[in-house]
Amino acid sequence: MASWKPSGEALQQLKGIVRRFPLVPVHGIPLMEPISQQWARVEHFEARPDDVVIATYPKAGTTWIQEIVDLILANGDTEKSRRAPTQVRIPFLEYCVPPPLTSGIDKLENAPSPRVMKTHLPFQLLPKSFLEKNCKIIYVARNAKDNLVSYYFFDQMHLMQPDPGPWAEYMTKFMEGKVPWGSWYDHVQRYWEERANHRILYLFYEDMKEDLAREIRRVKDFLEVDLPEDVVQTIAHHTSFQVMKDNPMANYDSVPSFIFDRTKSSFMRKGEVGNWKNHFTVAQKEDFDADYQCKMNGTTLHFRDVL
Ligand code: PPS
Repeated sequence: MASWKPSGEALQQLKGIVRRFPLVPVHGIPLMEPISQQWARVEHFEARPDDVVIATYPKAGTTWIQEIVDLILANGDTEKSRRAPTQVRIPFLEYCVPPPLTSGIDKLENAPSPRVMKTHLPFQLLPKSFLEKNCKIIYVARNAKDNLVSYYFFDQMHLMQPDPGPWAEYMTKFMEGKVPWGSWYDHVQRYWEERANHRILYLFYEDMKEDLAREIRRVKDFLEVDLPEDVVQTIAHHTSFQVMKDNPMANYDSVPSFIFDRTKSSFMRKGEVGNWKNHFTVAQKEDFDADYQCKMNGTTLHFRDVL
């Protein structure tokens, strides 16, 4: 693979365009402005039948499942998975930022098959081609409270996402779906329902925390990759929180500090189930839960927010 490192000149150019982008509705879903400006390319993206799509609401465990899938497809070869950072190995479909960064689509159009890609798009915005070609989709969902807390810290550190503002206000924005990629509630429910109609493997962050090897076996079966148990165990070790946190190819260390302000948070922040308890007041929990009951009423989808 050619070097993935941007040149000094490209970094300088990039520095010049970094800013917190506003949200622009695309078919009713708030997306960052550069994505909205290149939306037609995303909408008309040409899938290939052997594409694998990793779909998540932001901060649900995307990077974790990316590392797992990359290792499964490399038969557990951990050296191979260190060939480049996550975002180079598995492009982010809809991510369009002004040059010099290459958009996800540019990277994917030139990628050999089989391609693996990441998306945060809600089901209704997925390019139709994926469904027509019956592509495999791996979805990871995370309980709302931990997802919200993780997103709050990320929006503080990521200097191209909208400013999250104070915690209490951010919580309201999350509940109203006024954050990038829209409503968590709609996102998780729609993919859950669409399992009946499409090849979707629906995973939970909490299950991965509970028994990672078990969930890795589910992913490799879904991908139809035959791996002996010792390789499953190797992958589980390599994708544990601490090992990934220390792996510069899996912890986003490659993103320059003028984009990720690590004085605010680290990307591999806590990696826990139930971390929300350190951030919600009792009153906030009650309000959040009451609103949650309304929004999730009638679904068969259930989460655990403590283990
Ligand atoms: S992004 O920006 O949407 O791609 O972020 P995403 O990767 O979905 O979510 C980041 C959160 O996932 C945690 N994470 C992990 N948890 C447990 N084990 C492993 N291996 C792991 N890798 C990433 C990461 O720490 C973020 O969660 P928080 O709660 O903020 O720590």
